[in-house]
Amino acid sequence: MSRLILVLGDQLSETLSALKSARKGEDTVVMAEVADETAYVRHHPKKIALIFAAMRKFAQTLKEDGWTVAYTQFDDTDNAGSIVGELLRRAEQFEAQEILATEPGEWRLINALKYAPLKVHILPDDRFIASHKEFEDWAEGRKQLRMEYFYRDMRRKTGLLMEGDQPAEGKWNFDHDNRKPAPDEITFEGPLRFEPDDVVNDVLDLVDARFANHFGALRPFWFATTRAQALEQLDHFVAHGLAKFGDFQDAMLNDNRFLYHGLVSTSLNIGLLTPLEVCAAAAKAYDDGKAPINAVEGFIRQIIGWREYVRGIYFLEGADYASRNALGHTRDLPQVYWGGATGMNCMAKAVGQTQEEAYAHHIQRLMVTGNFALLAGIDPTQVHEWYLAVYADAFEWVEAPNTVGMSQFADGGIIASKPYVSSGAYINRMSDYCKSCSYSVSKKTGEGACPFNLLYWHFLDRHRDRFSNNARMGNMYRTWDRMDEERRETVLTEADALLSRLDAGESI
Ligand code: FAD
Ligand code: DLZ
Ligand code: SF4
Repeated sequence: MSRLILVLGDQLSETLSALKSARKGEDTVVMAEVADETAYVRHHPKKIALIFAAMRKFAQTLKEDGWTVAYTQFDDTDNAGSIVGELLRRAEQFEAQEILATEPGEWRLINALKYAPLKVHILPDDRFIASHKEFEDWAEGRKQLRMEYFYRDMRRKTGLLMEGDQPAEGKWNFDHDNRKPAPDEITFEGPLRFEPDDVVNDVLDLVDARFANHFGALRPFWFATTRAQALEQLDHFVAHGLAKFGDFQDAMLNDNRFLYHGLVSTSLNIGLLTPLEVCAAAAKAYDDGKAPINAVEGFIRQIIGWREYVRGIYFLEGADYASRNALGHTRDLPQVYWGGATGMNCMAKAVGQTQEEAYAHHIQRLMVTGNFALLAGIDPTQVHEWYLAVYADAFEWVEAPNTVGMSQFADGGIIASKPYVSSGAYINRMSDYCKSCSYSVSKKTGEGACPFNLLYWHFLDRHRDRFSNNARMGNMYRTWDRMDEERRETVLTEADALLSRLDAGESI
């Protein structure tokens, strides 16, 4: 019986469950560049180019390995335009009765496959450390689903940084030693960059012709698009960046976009690297004395902790997760997110580098663009769609929990025990942005006061009922309540004026 094996654009792993269950020489692998996948949000051109180029090269590798691959390019005249449409077309062409697929990373596609007029077997995506069942068992009966405890189980399960049943150097978490302010000098030159080859150049021309009106710069394009390149990029990061990753993980600089971040997320999320091999490379650097525990533990925690945990939450919570709005925020996403003029240097830098690189690091996403959206009361669905579109590493299973849950508190506190909000003081401590801003971070009110300072109190004030009893936020409310009434009135009036300007589409 003839079967089709579906491989999606973020499933480019030779160890994919659908491929492992297939019969080389008998089954046909189906891969397709389709309009529907480029259109559910208006993806950054670099992201589309990354996926198409990596898909084309992966298909070539499969062919060289003896697989029959039916590959549809975006401009092929008979392209059906959707994954299910392509499966139907190929099923007819190859007289296939069955489809094997690995579970997609998005409810939208899972449901499309489930309800397709085809016999589709969906296999678990076992490229992760925890299965859905393991996460469900862990979550069962817990009042709070805190990442830290899940992470410890993942350390025990993988044996990473373990000495017997104890954590290396006696502690599970070395964050206390991390999060130093921005250094004067960065010794890591950033992720390894790859010159476009013929395949990449063809894709760049296609994306240029078809998606030039999407937000974001297509060139220069240098992402890793094969497993070999991704491994090289990983080695480069481990050798030159990892040792200081922990220290400066949260720092931000005007003139350095990557600091000590390795940009492994794109390769991990499209399947070119596995989480365990990335962590093993970092653990080896620790064993060899080339990187300290605070860096290596911090890095491994992001991958076997946060990455696995957010995936667990996405699948545990169900298909409505991405559309939650616990705080009832309804403001439209302002133009500044699409590169509109702003005097706020931190926003201009975070959005500007997103536009050019399809990348910003975690604290830029969380404490600059995310913090601003939350303080300003932006509709979390619009915020979610923005993050899903603009980052090359964005796929809903990982993006939605980070945005809707961690960053916007729109899941009502499943992921975050308190909202990630801060005034300008935090950004000033962790970056050099404020030094070249048209606003003054030290001004709390009046002409030139930092918008984060005004909106911070506005947020706390308008959500007092929900947060004033949160033990971790008591100090914030006590500080607010200690201010004299006239000052509080001024702050709220000025914040309202700022929000009205945003609503009127004025730049701030
Ligand atoms: P590093 O800082 O070098 O970290 C190493 C690795 O750890 C990353 O490659 C990533 O795989 C993993 N990791 C770190 N933090 C997280 C996290 N919170 N959740 C999941 N994995 C994590 N990450 C994505 O991979 N895709 C997204 O769409 C995404 N959207 C985000 C949206 C918001 C609002 C926020 C606050 C964070 C988001 N993140 C997302 C998490 C994080 O910002 C990125 O993983 C990280 O910036 C990727 O860059 P890097 O590879 O240089 O990471
Ligand atoms: C993101 C994306 C894009 C832009 N294009 C394609 C495509 O043409 N074909 C494909 O198979 N996958 C693509 N992807 C990735 C899918 O959207 C991704 O598999 C789902 O979001 C599930 O994670
Ligand atoms: Fe951002 Fe405020 Fe600092 Fe300007 S002063 S860079 S707006 S935090």
